[in-house]
Amino acid sequence: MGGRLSPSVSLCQVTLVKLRNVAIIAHVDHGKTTLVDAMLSDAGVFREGQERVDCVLDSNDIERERGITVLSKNCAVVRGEMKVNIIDTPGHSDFGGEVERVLRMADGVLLLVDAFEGPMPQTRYVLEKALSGGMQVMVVINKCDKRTARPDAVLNEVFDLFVELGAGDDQLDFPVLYASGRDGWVRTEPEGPETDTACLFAAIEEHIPGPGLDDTGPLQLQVTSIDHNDYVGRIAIGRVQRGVLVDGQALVVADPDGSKHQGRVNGLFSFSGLDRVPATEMRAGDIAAIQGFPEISIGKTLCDPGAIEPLPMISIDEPTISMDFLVNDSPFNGKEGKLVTGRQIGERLQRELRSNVALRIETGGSDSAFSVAGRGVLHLGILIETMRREGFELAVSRPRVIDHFVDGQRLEPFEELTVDVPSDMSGKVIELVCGRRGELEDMQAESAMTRLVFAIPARGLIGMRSRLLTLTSGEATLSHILRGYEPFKGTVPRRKAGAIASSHTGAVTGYALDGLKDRGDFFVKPTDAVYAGQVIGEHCKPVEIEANPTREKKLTNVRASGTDRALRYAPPRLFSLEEALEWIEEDELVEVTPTSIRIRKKVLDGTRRRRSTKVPA
Ligand SMILES: Nc1nc2c(ncn2[C@@H]2O[C@H](COP(=O)(O)OP(=O)(O)OP(=O)(O)O)[C@@H](O)[C@H]2O)c(=O)[nH]1
Ligand SMILES: [Mg+2]
Repeated sequence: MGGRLSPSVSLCQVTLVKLRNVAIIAHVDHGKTTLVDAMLSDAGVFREGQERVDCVLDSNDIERERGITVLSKNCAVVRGEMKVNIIDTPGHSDFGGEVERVLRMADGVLLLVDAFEGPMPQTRYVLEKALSGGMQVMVVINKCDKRTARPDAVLNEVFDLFVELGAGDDQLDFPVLYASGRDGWVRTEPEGPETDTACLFAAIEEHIPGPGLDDTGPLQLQVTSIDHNDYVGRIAIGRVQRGVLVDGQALVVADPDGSKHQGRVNGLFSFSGLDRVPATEMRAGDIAAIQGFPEISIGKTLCDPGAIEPLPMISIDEPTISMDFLVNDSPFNGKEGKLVTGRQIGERLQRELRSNVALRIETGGSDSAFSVAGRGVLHLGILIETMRREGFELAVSRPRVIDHFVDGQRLEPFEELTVDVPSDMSGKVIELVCGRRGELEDMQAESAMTRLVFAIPARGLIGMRSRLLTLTSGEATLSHILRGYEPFKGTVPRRKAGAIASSHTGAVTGYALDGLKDRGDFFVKPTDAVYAGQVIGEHCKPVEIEANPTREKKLTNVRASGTDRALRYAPPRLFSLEEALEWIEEDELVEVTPTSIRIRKKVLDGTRRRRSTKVPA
């Protein structure tokens, strides 16, 4: 959450007549956060001379580096007598749970759709959640500046999607705007004069209903987000559902299961621009940030002690994959990280559970191994990345898909995979995806690009992104979304190449890499420290081998002229965390420290490893 505390004028001091709570939802990269920039800018949130960053709400380091939104964020603007609370949501399907939850703060949504791409899998997912919640939807066909934009056709596709998802008559009568969030304009017709976002705010005022909640009854507020601040600890965020919330008020934190404890508001804030401003009281309908409840978690309800009426817990789709998080027992254990013990990892994971609601953790009684389940490799990858930045060191297993058993039958998660590729590459892509148990369901050519839609077991998708990008020289874009569970489809081919494991511990030498260069691709460079059992490369054949990357040239007194040639070896192949997780096999681990990502064999000793994989006679 990107809010800052600011002493500027409280919104409560302005006489506000109207309140609108709007969530911005869309498929990944369709321009939500950029459009929010434009809205904030037109509302005068950025001060004169202030340095501007793009996607200002993508405020944490990981979001900035990856250019994606991971956590939903609140901000607010005032237009005349109207306050608009804006909730920016993540578009990636791994964070779908986040969207579902924060929709509880909104009375309506802006559904953004890319004017070229049209509705994509996550568009359907988020729209379905908004429609089933009975929310008013406004459609914004975005990125209309694109040369390839086809706004009319995209609008038809959006309409069809509404019908298919069973939208009611009121919802089908949705207003449409055309925009380029990047260039900061919005208009009411596909062609015509471009204006700033004023017409967007006018449409929000007209079409999105006010919260219309009762501010006379006893207080009720469900926590839908948690923020953290080093000075004050946890900050609960949610919409006042009933009554008036007052700073200093004594409240009861309650759960539908009957658990409850008492507390007191010790700092109340409303959203104003990118900041949070102190408020003395907030009425039903407005979105509040509340301090004073250090143990609070998402889904709990803050209640007036005289009327303890917790709201139903927020149900979230189940996790689809799991990984083991293990204490790092490699020879380099503790060299790079400062938080390494099972207790430290366990406590950190428990803390994460309070705000990361789609996460599940099982310890199975062990204090050095945790089974962590989430909504995808990216969901868990971001958690691991956050932990390593905090100083943690751990080992992580290959992601496993979580199967279901119904009446003794094994069902596995199935995903819908959408791939856009230059048309001349579609044959290669179909071959790859079908080779991993995918089935082609639809194929649409649009100018030089073709959209392919497959149904594929979630297992088949692990490692798909890097394979597809290599196959298409980076030209393919892909997205996927969970569709449901189907009977187990049989094995999916795994990595073809064997690993090259180091036989020695020491520093890598250029001399050794030069000698090994024909054996495969290497992940290490000279001077890197390696240990025996670490995977240092990918073998060019489908069997594992051991090699010594630390070998030094024997020094002799005789200088053999003509044999001293320059050493030749390729630069190392570097993995991102998710690439490493998708590359490894069941008998391998990714070792993650604040400074390194290494791949290793689970069993480090080569002799033991060979013995354990030998098939009994
Ligand atoms: N041509 C064009 N590009 C845009 C526009 N809006 C955003 N982009 C680009 O699209 C990419 C994604 O923009 P974001 O605003 O981060 O998209 P998002 O929907 O917030 O993405 P997630 O939060 O990760 O789902 C960036 O590279 C933007 O520069 C637009 O109106 N026109
Ligand atoms: Mg975003």
